[in-house]
Amino acid sequence: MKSGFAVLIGRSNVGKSTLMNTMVGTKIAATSFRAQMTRQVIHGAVNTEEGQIVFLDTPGIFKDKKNRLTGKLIEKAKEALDGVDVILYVVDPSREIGDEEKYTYGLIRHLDIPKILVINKSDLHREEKKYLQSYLEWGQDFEGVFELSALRASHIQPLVQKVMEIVPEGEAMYDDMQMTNISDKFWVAEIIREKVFSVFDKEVPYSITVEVDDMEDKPEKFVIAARILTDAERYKKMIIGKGGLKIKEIGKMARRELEQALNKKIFLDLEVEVDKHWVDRV
Ligand SMILES: Nc1nc2c(ncn2[C@@H]2O[C@H](COP(=O)(O)OP(=O)(O)O)[C@@H](O)[C@H]2O)c(=O)[nH]1
Ligand SMILES: [Mg+2]
Repeated sequence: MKSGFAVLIGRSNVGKSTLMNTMVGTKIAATSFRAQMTRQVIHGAVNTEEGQIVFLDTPGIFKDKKNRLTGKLIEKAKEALDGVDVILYVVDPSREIGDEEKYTYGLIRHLDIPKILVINKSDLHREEKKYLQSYLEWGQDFEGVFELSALRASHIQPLVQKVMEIVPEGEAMYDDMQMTNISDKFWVAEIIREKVFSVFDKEVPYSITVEVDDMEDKPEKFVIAARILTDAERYKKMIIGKGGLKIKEIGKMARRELEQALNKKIFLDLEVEVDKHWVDRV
């Protein structure tokens, strides 16, 4: 049997989490069109007849170093590189190869680990993929280049096949039932956080985290107690909204997704609290 780790590295929003979910076949990692959705390294195991690949989804590399959260996220992405067998370097052909891309590549270029270039979002129109040619040329520095669409799940298999060729012989890291390192509570918290990212723009998503305190599997329903923690009183007011409308909208969207995923009714008790120190716990 073959067995190994493949890390997904790239700038924010290139589609790392979407690609991981598509390869694994279930939504493990939350995704967003906003930066910094992913804040933890999340494992997703893919099993084939030949063996197992554990993909590591990482926080995106994002240029805003003044921010403490950003600094922590870049550290986590760097740590995830330790001991992996393959690096999947993910790019978005609609975005220019600028300073941020060069900085991100600088984190891996010196590493003696096979590197594959994944040019995602192949579903975009030709006019939108303005920089495709530059990425293709850059591809010569890599062990392989794959153009694919994580969102539409197209051309995924050749990539998985290539990674399987590279990983060494070994025992599977995860058994068939468990595909990831994340807990049920963390997974629920991520779904709620994803909804906050989709309801609010500007600074609110970056000022919050979500903690799930309790999850009870009752015969008729799951009873979940969760809190949205934010830096400041004014954000708390915004998240609750006039007459509680915003928090209701977040709760409804999260409940709908959880009910579909778990195939059971959900009772979600969702509160908002001010906690200036939540970044310390990320
Ligand atoms: N058109 C298109 N959009 C994609 C594709 N993959 C991801 N996206 C979108 O790009 C945004 C960022 O995706 P996400 O997976 O969160 O990126 P990450 O920050 O690299 O993990 C989301 O809005 C996704 O829906 C793709 O193959 N095609
Ligand atoms: Mg992500």
